[in-house]
Amino acid sequence: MITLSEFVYAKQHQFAYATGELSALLSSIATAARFINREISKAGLSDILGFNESSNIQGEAQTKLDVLANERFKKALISRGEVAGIASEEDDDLVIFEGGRSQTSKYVVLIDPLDGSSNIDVNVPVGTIFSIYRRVTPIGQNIAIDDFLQPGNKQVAAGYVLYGSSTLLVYTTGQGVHGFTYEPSLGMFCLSNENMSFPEFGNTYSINEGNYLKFPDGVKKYMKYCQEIDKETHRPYNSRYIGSLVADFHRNILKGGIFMYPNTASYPDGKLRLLYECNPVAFIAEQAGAKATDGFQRILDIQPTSLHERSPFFVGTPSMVDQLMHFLTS
Ligand code: AHM
Ligand code: MG
Repeated sequence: MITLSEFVYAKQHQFAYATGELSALLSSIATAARFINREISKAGLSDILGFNESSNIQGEAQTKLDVLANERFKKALISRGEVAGIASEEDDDLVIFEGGRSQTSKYVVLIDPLDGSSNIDVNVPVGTIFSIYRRVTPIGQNIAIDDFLQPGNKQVAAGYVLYGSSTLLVYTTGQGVHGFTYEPSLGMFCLSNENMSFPEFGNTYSINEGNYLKFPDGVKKYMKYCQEIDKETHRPYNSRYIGSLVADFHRNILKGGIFMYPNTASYPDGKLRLLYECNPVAFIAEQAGAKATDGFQRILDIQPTSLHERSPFFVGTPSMVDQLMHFLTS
């Protein structure tokens, strides 16, 4: 059995930066994930289900677990020296770490501490998504917004934790995608999926069909294509939508498929956030042989302009994304 730390240590020569830094960063994320996992698994027994009396900057109600997970990740990341500051779905502004860290630490982390949290109360899988960049502000100066507004192609690592029937941590540093299953009796993440990659073909499409009437025409045409009968292309495809990006994406990486969250009348720019949802998932997707686009361009090439900006998001098996693009652009 190989633990996450052993694996990262053995592979750290593949990481372009200093020995030990990535290991320390991932280990703080894993520590926070273990804590969140514990809280989620007994959520029905403690008073942490339901909503807090607060909302985030996007006007979305925060669940108690959103707030708890956010605090926990901040604590874990602040406890190591590598991180200068973080940006989170649950915080309006950047959180710049004090005590000189803002001037000396080399990395910034963007995080969605508890993605799909509206599913918590009904015991459906939720996730954590994280994205890691090197600072661009010179050492010696305080980090600033530009350190966070880097295109996704500058990520040095990204990953997610899926709190499902088992808990998994999946990460990439641009050298493949690796998955670790949490072994509760040992309290450790152990290697379970080395070099994960999308199967060449997929036959599952994943979208909130309740919004059908609000979708762009190209998406509607692609959905009809997925539903048509054609033996040669194994259609109709299956429709599967959990409503937790991490869980829907994780199924697709293992089985093949496409996940779509287009712009809609209610969400003219799409719902998912570019910096801490689309970019990390797109980095992992490409590393696993998939494609990720906003319908016009590669997600990883988008130059962000604000911390909480949203983007339409289409990610999955290349042939399925290509077929979708055909309908979006014709
Ligand atoms: P959240 O970060 O506020 O939980 O929202 C993101 C989630 C994704 O996990 C999921 O893909 C999507 O929102 C589901 O949205 P909808 O309920 O509109 O289908
Ligand atoms: Mg989210």
